[in-house]
Amino acid sequence: MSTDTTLDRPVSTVDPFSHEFLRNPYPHHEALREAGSVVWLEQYGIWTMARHQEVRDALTDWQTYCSSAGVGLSDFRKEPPWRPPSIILEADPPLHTRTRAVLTRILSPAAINVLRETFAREAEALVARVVEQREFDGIADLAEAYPLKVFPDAVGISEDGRENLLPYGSMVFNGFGPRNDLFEKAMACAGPVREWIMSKCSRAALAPDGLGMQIFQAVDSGELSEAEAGMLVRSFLSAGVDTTVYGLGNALYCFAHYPEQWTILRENPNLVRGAFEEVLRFEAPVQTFFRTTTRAVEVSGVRLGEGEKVLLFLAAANRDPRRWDRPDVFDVRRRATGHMTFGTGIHGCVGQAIARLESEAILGALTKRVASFELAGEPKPRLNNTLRGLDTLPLRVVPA
Ligand code: EJD
Repeated sequence: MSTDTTLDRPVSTVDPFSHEFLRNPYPHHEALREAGSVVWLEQYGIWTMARHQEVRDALTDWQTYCSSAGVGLSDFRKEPPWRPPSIILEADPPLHTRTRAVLTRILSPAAINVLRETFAREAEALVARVVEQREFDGIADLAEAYPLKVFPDAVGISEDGRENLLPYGSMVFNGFGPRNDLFEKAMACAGPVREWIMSKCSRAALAPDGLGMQIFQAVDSGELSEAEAGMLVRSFLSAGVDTTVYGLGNALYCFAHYPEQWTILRENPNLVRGAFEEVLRFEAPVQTFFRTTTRAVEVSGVRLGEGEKVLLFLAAANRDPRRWDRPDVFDVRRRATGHMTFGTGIHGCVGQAIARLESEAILGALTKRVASFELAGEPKPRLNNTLRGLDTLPLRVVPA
């Protein structure tokens, strides 16, 4: 007879990285939430958490749930990572504390506010152009075109070669998953894409007045080494493009799918900020992240061992009925803050002021010019091991 009180672990055979799961994750999220506080995924030999409280608790306990073994499925202590680890994302204190302090300063809401006019002007121009077209692809023509212009401009990298940014992001975000077909396909063009990215991370490649050069100024003040500054520019180029592309694309999808919510937004443009938070809650562009346990830990009576991978389902936490009223209803008037899409705790999104700025610029411009969106064709998903979003979104707009 057993003398401890540890419960039997809930088990699931689901593959969270299968096409079937990625195409429509929501019923699987519900099953994982209902299976228990923490669930063993047999296929991968890892844990997962899908409830709001548990995801939040894990994200705020970095001592137990570390990032330095990688925030993807691969355990950096057991197999070599596909690229040198990020010194902010894939790091724990004290290294993380030092690198994070630099980016927190450069990306603070006040520092990012100086970009507002430029971002608004670019958004107005792009929105005017697509609205004139009447029919366009919400992904290529808007959700990709906008961040691919304003973000590299803000970082201060040259115009040429920017077509490498999305393939690199595909490598980064598919690279957090297992070595499945999505992983292999993303990595097929790895060589030249990585070389281009790395060539843009040096002091010599950066404009004097951009966010990238501000990182190098932290070398001059003794906070970082020259090599570390280059690695943090790489972090900008890794994290700053696809995330906002998928976020803006999901926003357009939500408003094409729920036209009455667009009407509410047009009548109350002051809701734009909250509406984007609701998009992030409802169709989270970043679905999942991993942590690795640094010690044995008990979660609701289930014992997790040391050195075990834990898949945190941000997107499932965002629709946990324990936390949200009518979680499957898209409602721009809701208080959606508290969603897990930006994470929380010491690794909470450091770039969220830029993400919000981009969304406010685009949604603000659209509320002025678009009376309604219609689907002009079937949206096609772009499956990714970490991100949720679309490959194409054929839209027709009724001008305001
Ligand atoms: C990320 C989910 C990096 C890096 C940092 C953050 C992300 C990706 C890469 C943003 C993940 O430092 O390279 S949302």
